[in-house]
Amino acid sequence: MRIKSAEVNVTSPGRNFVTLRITTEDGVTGLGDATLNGRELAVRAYLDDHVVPLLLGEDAARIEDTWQYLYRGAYWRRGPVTMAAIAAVDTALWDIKAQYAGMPLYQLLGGACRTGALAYGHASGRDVPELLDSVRAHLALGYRAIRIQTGIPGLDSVYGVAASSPGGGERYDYEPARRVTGGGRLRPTVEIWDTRAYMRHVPAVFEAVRSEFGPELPLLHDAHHRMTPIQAARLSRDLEPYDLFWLEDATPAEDQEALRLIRHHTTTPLAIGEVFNSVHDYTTLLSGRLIDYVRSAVTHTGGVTAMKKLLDLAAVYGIRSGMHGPTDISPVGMAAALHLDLAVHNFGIQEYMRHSPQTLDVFRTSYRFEDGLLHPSDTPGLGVDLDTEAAAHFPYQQAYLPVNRLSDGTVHDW
Ligand code: KDG
Ligand code: MG
Repeated sequence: MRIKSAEVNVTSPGRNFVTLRITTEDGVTGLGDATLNGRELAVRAYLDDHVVPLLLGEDAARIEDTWQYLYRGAYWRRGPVTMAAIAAVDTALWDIKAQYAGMPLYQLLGGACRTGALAYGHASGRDVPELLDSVRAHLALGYRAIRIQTGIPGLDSVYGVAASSPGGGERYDYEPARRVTGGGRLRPTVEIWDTRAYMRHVPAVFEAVRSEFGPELPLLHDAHHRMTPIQAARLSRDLEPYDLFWLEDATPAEDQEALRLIRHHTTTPLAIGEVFNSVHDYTTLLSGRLIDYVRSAVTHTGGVTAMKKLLDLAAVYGIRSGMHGPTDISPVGMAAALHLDLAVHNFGIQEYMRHSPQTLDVFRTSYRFEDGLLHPSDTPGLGVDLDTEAAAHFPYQQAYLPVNRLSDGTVHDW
């Protein structure tokens, strides 16, 4: 089970993806997602220049030891680039081991705790009628839990809202990293933000959705780190009548203590962590029971090995998983998440934005979405293939996530 080769593939079938492919001497191939939206080439360089040379000739079976070697051995710890690179190696090695075992990965992780993973989709609209159409379309697609985002009166564009959505259906290219040129240079787009306008608008949006769809449907909302702690406490309390499944990223995530203040004021469940990359980002949040759901992804948090340990620690405090699953998690990262979703006892929900048909021509998946639940399939390993010939038709496109500013020009969290 020695590692014979490891290559980094960068492709852009609709959006950028970075994938590590490791092959053993006897020809078994494993994949790992290393996509870091807007900073893709930094992870590619980290892997190509500093990690791949260390892997060649090593024993692919030694997953935990390889993780420790790459994490502790580098001396410099954590950070999104390092942890995405380690995640890709770790996931590829789990894929290989499960294929050697002839089992789907979830079997090696302890076996299934459930028949499928409850998934939530992203409904959005520039205004309430458009949002209600989008919710209807998501229900028709089979979703049993739905995230709600809308435009805000007075603001031109808002995170998480598709520009237009004929018939309210799902749009694959909502919130991509974009290409905008200014003064001959590629620049991120700039969105203008007003927190008070947002806080005035959101409760009325939930009122409209609840009165149209009733009390049963689990509803989620992502505030994308834009409020102060006291603003977040106020909005969470204002939303209590609408019984949210969760309010996500209420405040900038790195300030763990901020969640304590919100918690003192509200019973709205809280989720945070998509920008975290280590269990150490969560220690106050978990031990203080300041959140209800852990939002990290396998892709950004050091792989299957690290994510399993993080979720096991969360379980001690009765906190559940809600893994990040937008389209910048590649199908490889999504499959890895689904195997964990099935295997951990403290599963909560899985975010699931479908990838575009173009993306799925490059990444051949076997996971399926049925009756609102995702299943990773029983194909040995992760169950995803990368078609490198198809990938070669889609070269990397430099693109950035948008930047948020207040009306006076001040850069704001997003
Ligand atoms: O790359 C950034 C996106 O992954 C993020 O903005 C999506 O907030 C997000 C979510 O909850 O899916
Ligand atoms: Mg989010």
